[in-house]
Amino acid sequence: MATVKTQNLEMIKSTRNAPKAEMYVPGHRTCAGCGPALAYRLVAKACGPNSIFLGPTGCMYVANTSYLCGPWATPWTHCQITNGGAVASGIEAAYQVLIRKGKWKGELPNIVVFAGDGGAIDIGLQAMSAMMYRGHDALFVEYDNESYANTGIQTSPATPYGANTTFTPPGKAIPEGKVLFPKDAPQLVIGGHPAVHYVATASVAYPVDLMNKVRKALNYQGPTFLHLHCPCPKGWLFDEAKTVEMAKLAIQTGMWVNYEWEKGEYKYQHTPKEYKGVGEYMKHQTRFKHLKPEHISKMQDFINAKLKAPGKPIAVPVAGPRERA
Ligand SMILES: Cc1ncc(C[n+]2csc(CCOP(=O)(O)OP(=O)(O)O)c2C)c(N)n1
Ligand code: SF4
Ligand SMILES: [Mg+2]
Repeated sequence: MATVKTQNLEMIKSTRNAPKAEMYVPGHRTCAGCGPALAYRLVAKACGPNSIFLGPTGCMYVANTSYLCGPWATPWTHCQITNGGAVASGIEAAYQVLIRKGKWKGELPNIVVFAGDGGAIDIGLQAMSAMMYRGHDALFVEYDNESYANTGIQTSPATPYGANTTFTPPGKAIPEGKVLFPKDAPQLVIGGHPAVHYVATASVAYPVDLMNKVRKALNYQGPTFLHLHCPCPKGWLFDEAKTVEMAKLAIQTGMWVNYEWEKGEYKYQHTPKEYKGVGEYMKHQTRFKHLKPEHISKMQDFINAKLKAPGKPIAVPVAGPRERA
């Protein structure tokens, strides 16, 4: 019989009321203005000390850990980029046994995977999905910097259409760079995992909302998933002082939508009265600099279609590889 989690973490009313204790502390070596590092700080703050973090390979493992050091004030373990969900499942199962046998007197800790887009919905997909399928009591966070950043800004299934990455360089044959539109991470989880009752998206532009979604997820018994928008100045090529501005622009242009999916119900946050054109967001990032007006229009059409039903499946306007050949 699995332990019932009894915690009811309070919602945070404002940044001023956020917990003072830092669980992700200074001393790491991420780039200046790193969106994922900011997200880590907020997630760890919301989780508090009774937490175990798991770091699949990626920037938030490699740039955070140097010889015998790491910036976590809680237990943390590295895992393979492929197996964040599997390691979380094992840790949760082990605690359940220890608690059942009376060998662990405390509560079940918060078990939190902090995976990149590659470690969540590409190389790490099968383990994440299996954790969700089996119903483990753990939170899986996908920090989305829209590329395989740590190995040199390569395209991932989260990379937007039109982005210049080291694997999608624009040229004569493929002028727009990346031709595919991204996978829909929350849909992957919502659509196929009946044990999951809470999935949310959040952005580093709205820290209180982000921290409260973490707490809401932790208060649930069972698997939960958060998809966090985390601008990466090095990969997207924008001024590192503008990380939060970039995250806000994504919301103002519809390139990112903050929402919660709770037991089948969608709730939206931070929806602007009127959306700006996607070009207002893209023009600040050198990864989109090569795009022509027809490419920006294609992106706009995609976003317009998404905004009709944010967080729900849409038809994607792109030809398959055989049609392109
Ligand atoms: C099985 C396997 N394939 C490839 C790699 C090389 N690798 C290390 S980090 C990384 C990028 C991870 O991307 P993501 O999960 O999005 O995290 P980010 O680096 O963007 O923070 C890759 C491909 C690896 N460590 N293991
Ligand atoms: S490459 Fe991007 S995600 Fe990686 S440490 Fe630098 S800013 Fe952060
Ligand atoms: Mg990534």
